[in-house]
Amino acid sequence: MKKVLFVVLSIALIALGLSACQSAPEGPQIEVSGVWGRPSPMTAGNGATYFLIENTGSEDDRLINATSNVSEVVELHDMTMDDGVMKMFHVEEGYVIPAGGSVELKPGGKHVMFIGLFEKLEVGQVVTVELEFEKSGKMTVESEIREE
Ligand SMILES: [Cu+2]
Repeated sequence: MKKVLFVVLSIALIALGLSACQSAPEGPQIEVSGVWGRPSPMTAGNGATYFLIENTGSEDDRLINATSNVSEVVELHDMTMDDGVMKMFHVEEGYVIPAGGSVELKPGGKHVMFIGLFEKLEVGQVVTVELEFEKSGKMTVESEIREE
């Protein structure tokens, strides 16, 4: 009887130890911070927003879509060098956010693009953007319009 109890206790302790080792939460764990964008002086022009996406979880995730009511179209973009000229392109598959890693959207790199703004974006304005992740689902963030 004592031996059985010992074995059961040992198994319980091992299980406890194992679960304590897995510090990262199961699945993806997405955090978005530092959301901002530059002012855009022209109505019917374009704008962009930038932010940092961190994944502290144990599984990759993917930003697959962004929507906002400030423009007709919202797309996930990236930049590339083409014949010495920086050009942007639509990243249709979205951005993979690796487990334990991060992806930074910034000027000259990845950005959420607002195409065909309904009104100009001015300093101090806040733009609401809804982000959609493949596994973590939808998340609403506020983009602060400022110069830098
Ligand atoms: Cu763009």
